[in-house]
Amino acid sequence: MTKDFLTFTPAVAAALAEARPVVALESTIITHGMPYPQNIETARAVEAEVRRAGAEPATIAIMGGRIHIGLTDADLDALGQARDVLKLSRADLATCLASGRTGATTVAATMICAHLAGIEVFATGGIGGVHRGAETSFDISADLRELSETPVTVVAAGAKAILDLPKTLEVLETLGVPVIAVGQDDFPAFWSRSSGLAAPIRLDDPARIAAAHRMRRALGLPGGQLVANPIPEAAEIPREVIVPHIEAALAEAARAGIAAKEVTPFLLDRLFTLTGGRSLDANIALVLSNARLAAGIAQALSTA
Ligand code: PSU
Ligand code: MN
Repeated sequence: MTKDFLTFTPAVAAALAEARPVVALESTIITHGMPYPQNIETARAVEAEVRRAGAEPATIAIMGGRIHIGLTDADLDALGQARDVLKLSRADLATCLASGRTGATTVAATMICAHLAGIEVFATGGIGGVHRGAETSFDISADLRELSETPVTVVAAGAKAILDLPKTLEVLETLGVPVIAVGQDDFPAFWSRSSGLAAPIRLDDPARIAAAHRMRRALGLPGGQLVANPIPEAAEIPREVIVPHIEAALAEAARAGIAAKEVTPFLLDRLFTLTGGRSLDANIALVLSNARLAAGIAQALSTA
């Protein structure tokens, strides 16, 4: 299914043609989620981790009016240092492509592009969700609805505690998205292993997660799955340490009138400063761990 707006790197094209396991990776985490140069170093380390775990990585971004499935070294360098990169969700993807601008894909947009490219598994850090105060702001990430519509299994470390996690889980349930915790019963909270909330489903084996993905397809159910993989213990920031910083960052965002697309990048940047860089170290560790698990799921899917 080659669409004429897709550009594949040779390595990704070959893996897909030979039905080898491929893991999609997003680019908003590079442009809006981490500072330079750690963003590029992490993107490369995540790609290497996927390869080590036996799958081909495909980092996705929009450049020159085309959807790039897999980035060259030069593409990645340019993206990691560019200043005017758009943050693309479902609503922005087509206008960015049509105008020829450079854009980084969020979870929602990466799912759409991965599906167009024939990739079924995607690893990231955390998904967007229901923001605190959503009952007045209506700020609910388009990532949630995408999970209900596009058949890609997304491996994340849960959702960040900057969000309203109980409401996020409620919306996922309403939308019919399977939320699968791995290795524990609790839904993880990104920097911390537990949110204190039970996840609806637990599956510890990548082969079972792959089987569930295939079963949804067999049933004709649209949408994907959210695989919630807790951050490795050694890298965790305990809830009692991170929560006061989150409260401080949220208060600053409110005072500064930060809204819409700027909220998540603003909070991540403030938390980096407030934790003395520890939030970034944790973020890097959890993305690497998610990349490994996603490669395992992709392998199980490709050998079925
Ligand atoms: N998690 C991170 N860093 C990020 C994001 C999530 O650790 O940069 C990005 C993802 O791309 C996610 C997006 O899809 O934030 C959600 O943004 P919003 O809340 O505006 O939908
Ligand atoms: Mn939002």
